[in-house]
Amino acid sequence: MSREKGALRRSAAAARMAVLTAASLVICAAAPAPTVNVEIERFAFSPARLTIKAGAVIVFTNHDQVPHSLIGVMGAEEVFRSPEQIDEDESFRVILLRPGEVTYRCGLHSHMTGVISVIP
Ligand SMILES: [Cu+2]
Repeated sequence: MSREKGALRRSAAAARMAVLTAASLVICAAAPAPTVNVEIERFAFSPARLTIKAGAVIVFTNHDQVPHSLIGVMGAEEVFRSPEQIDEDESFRVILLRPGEVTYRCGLHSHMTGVISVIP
């Protein structure tokens, strides 16, 4: 291959890369991260099981008059932890970026559990 052809090929690749970058920026601007709500009510999470896309914002809101908390794990790894007390009408939000199954529980009431499947 001549030196000139090689340079042309490289610049075409660079141009394609620039187009891809511009396209993903547009997608980000047009589609903000979706929000999924989980209500904490009567010592239970609702819905207790949900499937979300990676990057979605999950908002947990406590409607009970007693505090709750949240500890999420993926396998043996802790992936999120709320403050020790989420009081009545307070919320805690989390964004999960890695696909996989996250199980979570209340740190104050271990029988309160939920599952979030994170898909790519
Ligand atoms: Cu609790």
